[in-house]
Parts: sequence; C-alpha cells; structure tokens
Amino acid sequence: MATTASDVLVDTLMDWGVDTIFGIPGDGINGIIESLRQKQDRIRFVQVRHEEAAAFMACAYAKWTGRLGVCLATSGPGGIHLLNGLYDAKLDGQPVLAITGLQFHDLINTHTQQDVELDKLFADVCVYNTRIMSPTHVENSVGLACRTALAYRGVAHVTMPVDLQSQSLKSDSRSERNVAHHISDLMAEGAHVPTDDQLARAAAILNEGRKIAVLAGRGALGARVEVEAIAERLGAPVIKPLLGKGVLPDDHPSTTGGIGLLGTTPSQEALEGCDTLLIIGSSFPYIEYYPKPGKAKCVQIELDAKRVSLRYPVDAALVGAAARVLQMLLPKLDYHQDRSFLETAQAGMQEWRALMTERGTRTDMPMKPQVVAHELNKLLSDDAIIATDSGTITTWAARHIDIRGSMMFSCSGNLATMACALPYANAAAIAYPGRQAVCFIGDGGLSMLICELATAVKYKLDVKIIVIKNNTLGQIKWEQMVFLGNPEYVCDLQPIDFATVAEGFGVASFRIDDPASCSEVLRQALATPGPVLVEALVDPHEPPMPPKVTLKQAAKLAQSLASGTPNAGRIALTIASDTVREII
Ligand SMILES: Cc1ncc(C[n+]2csc(CCOP(=O)(O)OP(=O)(O)O)c2C)c(N)n1
Ligand SMILES: [Mg+2]
Repeated sequence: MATTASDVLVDTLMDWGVDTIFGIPGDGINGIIESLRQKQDRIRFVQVRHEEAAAFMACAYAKWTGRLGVCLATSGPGGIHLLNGLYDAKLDGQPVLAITGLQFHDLINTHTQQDVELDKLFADVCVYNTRIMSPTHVENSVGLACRTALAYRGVAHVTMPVDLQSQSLKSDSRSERNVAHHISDLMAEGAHVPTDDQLARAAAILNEGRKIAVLAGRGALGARVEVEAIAERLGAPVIKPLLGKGVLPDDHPSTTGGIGLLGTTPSQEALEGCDTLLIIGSSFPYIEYYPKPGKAKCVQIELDAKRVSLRYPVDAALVGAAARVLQMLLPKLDYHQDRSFLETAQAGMQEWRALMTERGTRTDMPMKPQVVAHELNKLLSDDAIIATDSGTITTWAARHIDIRGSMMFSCSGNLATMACALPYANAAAIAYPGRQAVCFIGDGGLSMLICELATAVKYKLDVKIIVIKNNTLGQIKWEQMVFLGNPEYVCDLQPIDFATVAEGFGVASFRIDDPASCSEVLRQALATPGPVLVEALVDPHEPPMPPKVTLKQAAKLAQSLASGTPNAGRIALTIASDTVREII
C-alpha cells in the first residue's frame, strides 16, 4: 500500500511520542482520519463532541503529563472551534499541536465551501504555523511543529489541503533541495544555567533579607523538594498562585496558600510586609498584589528570559528550570535564624484555616457552596487530579481543596476561560486511568460544554463532576456589584436540572441541597465507578469574599445594593450574617 501524506504525518507524530489525539472527524480531514484508522493500534483517536473541548483536552493532557498535546479538526468551522482551547494553551505555556484540514489546494481563496485560511486565522496564537504544500513537505514541517511547540512551550499548527492528505508520497515531485529524511526526531532541551556571578548576586540579596517571601508558581511544579529546602533555609512563607497550587501540600508549615482575590489573608500580608521577594516560576498577573515597586528587593528564577521583571522590578534574575537553579543556589544560602516573619505567617494561617472551617461547616439552608468544597476535600484521594473552572467556584476550590501527596490541580489560569474543567478532567482520566479525576465547575461553565458528558460515557472515564448550581453567573454578579457598584444585570441563569440531564447522557447522578447529607452523598458519588455527576444546589447570595475587603469595595457594594440590585435585602442579610458569625 502506498504511503500517503497523512501516513507521513501520523508516523512523524508517533516518532515524537504522540499516542493520543483529540478531535472530531470531518470532510476536510478524512485522509488523515483514514491513516489514523490504519494505525489505531499504535495511536488512539479520542472523539469529542465539540472541537473546543479537543483543544482543552490537548492543553490539559500537556499540563497533566508534561508531554505534547495534540488536537485535530476539520477545515473551516472545526478549526475555528479549536481557538479558545488553543489560546488557553498559549496563555498557560503548554506545548500543543493543532492539526487542521484546508480546502483543495487549487481552490483556496476562490469562495469555495469552508474556505477559511486557518493558518492566517491562527497566526496570533501560534509559535509555529504552516500550510503544508505537498506530501514531501509533511515530514520536515510536522517535525518542526512538534519541536517548536515543545521548545517554546506554545501552540504549533499545521493545516493540510484535503486533496494532499491522500496523495501518495511517490506521486509528488520532490524539490532538489528537499533531500529525503534530512531531519530527526531528537529533542534537545537547553540547559539554561545561571553564571556564578548571577548566583552570587542572588544569594547576597537573599542572605541580607530579613523578611523574605517566596512566590512559587507553575514553573515550580516538580521542584517541591527544592522549594521546601529554600523556604526552610530562608524562614520564608511560600505563597502559591493558583497554577502553582501543587508546588507544596497545603498543610505544609511553610505555605500560606493562594494569593489574589481567591487567596488567603496571610499570603497577602506576607507580600505586603516582605523586604525581599523570591519569585520562582511565576508570572502571577495581578500586579496590585505584589509589594509596591521598590519596597522589596527581588530575586527571580524563571525559565523564560523574556518574563524576567515582568510584574516587579527585579534586582537579580536566574534564568533556568526551577529545580536545577534552586539546587545551584541552595549551597550559597545561610540559614536564617530569625523565624519571626514565618511565624507571623503561620499564626495567620491558623486563623485562616479556622475561618475556612467555619465557612465550610455551616448548616444554613440554602447550603453554602463552601460546604461542598470543604466536604469534597476530606474525601479526595492523595493522588486525585482536580480541574476547576472560572467563576466563584474557582475561589471555593482554591481555598477549600487542599493539595496532599501527589495530587495535581489546574484550571485555565491566564485565559481564565469558562468551560475547560470537564475536558480537563476527561483528559486526566485518559492520561491516568485509575486515579480520581474530579471536575469542580459552575452551572454556567458546565452548560457551555455539557456535550462532553458524552465523551466521558463513550470512553468509560472515571470522572466525578461536581456542579455548583447557583442559577447565576455568580462571579460576574459580584464583580458588577463590588468592583463597579452597579446593580446586578443579566447574570441570572435559566435553571437546568443537571442530574436529569446527566442521566440522559448515561451518567450516574446525585443531588445535594442539604449540608447534613453533603458528605454522605459525595462519598457515594466518589465510590460509584465511571462518570458521575453531583448537582449541588447552593445559596446564590454567598459572596466570594476577597482576603481583605477594601473600603472602596465595601462602598461599591453598598452603592450597588442601594441602586436596584435584585434581591438586595437577601444579599445584605447574607453578608451581614456571614460577618457576624465570623466575628463571633
Ligand atoms: C468563555 C467565557 N465567557 C465568559 C467569561 C466571564 N466569566 C467569568 S466567570 C463567569 C461566571 C461563571 O459562572 P458559573 O460557571 O455559573 O460559576 P459561578 O461564578 O456561578 O460559581 C463569567 C461569565 C469567561 N471567563 N469565559
Ligand atoms: Mg453559577
């Protein structure tokens, strides 16, 4: 049988270690699908129900495994659907290859059907982006696409005219310069080690620091031992931006947990009070939470040189992978005898944990959303993989789900898109069968890609979906009120009976609306094999309180309540009773 251009494509992917592709077939990629059919014993195609989910799954597969994630979509609409997931990968720095179909090579740009030049459309999202011109152009361009996505931690895209896909390699005339097999699949990783001078300068700053705070983000995942060691040496609290939640277990004595609107008060106070800041693998985007420029000396460890001093004026920068650089830096650091800055943070964390327990154990009806996250946390395995979505649910997950053991946690960090959590959890279940894969999501987010319940059923994925049903786009409701002082508008959602919908998909389902039975229902749900959905009906008026409420925020909220927010009385009462309980 003649080798086709698509065969070369699939063989090249396999040479690069790709064993899974997420997508939906279509008439613009039938040649590629045929090659995948023939090689299905060596590379699996996971069929989703919306191409956006395929791109989210490719991104999540890369996040969970550290490998290249790959998605495939047909010409025109299929490719267009990928975009949001591809931007998620771009913004969170994940290696993803998108493969799409293009119209017949001699009809492009003639108003033919599905005539969308996807390479032009994807220009902004890609680190590598090409239109395949002939079967002999496949091996070198696809190899380079894989290499570039991995080397630059970004999105690569190849699009192939539909007629080329089935053309045999022999039928094509190879240009003279394109010598057959002139590339290999050897992936070389740059060593990126700082010089002795750079290390000495960084060490001097850290040795002089009296109140040192560490900000450890997603670039520090996998450097747990080294982060623990440096925190211990410096007597420094470790603050974890959300994508770095897995860097240290949440009960570790050095960590003050998350930062930002969904973070903890001790993290915010550590950043406000430090005289020295050590940033490890983080581009945490909320600049207002960093110390005021010039207030603290700053050392940054960062893989990507262009991100040095991105959010804070840095005094010493060490470019390289977190674990390796920390190993080089550690021997140069003195043990800090004065532990008072850390001890203040630890005392703050005790209070914070008591507050979270208070918020997570309330018996009020309607049930508080924190109760669900709090009870779920107690039941999760130490190797669970947790995906969460964008909304108030991000705050509940960030604060009430604790990292233990080898747990992993992710969400759409920098794009902060809704709808990713179910594809992320499905990808986790595919990558790690046998581990608990949990999707913690809002009713708005789930309804956007609810079709992916079918993917979970089709592949018998062991995913547990916890949908927090408040019948509103909660996060936006609070933003309208607290940031702008406006009355809430167009956030209410038409209620969906998710438990019944899930049954229609063939997903086992449970309902909770009472804190008294919350733990037991969650326990049953987690113990049920295969895909399971738990619909948790919660109080829509429970606010995601920032770690410290500013006067401006309080004034805006009052303004919003006074100027016609629906249910203003209920909201005021909820906030007042929360505050009174917490003070008592
Ligand atoms: C694709 C997309 N559309 C809109 C937004 C803006 N947005 C952020 S959070 C949010 C509300 C999420 O609602 P839901 O999923 O119900 O969670 P809740 O806030 O109620 O917990 C919206 C609309 C977004 N981040 N992504
Ligand atoms: Mg909601």
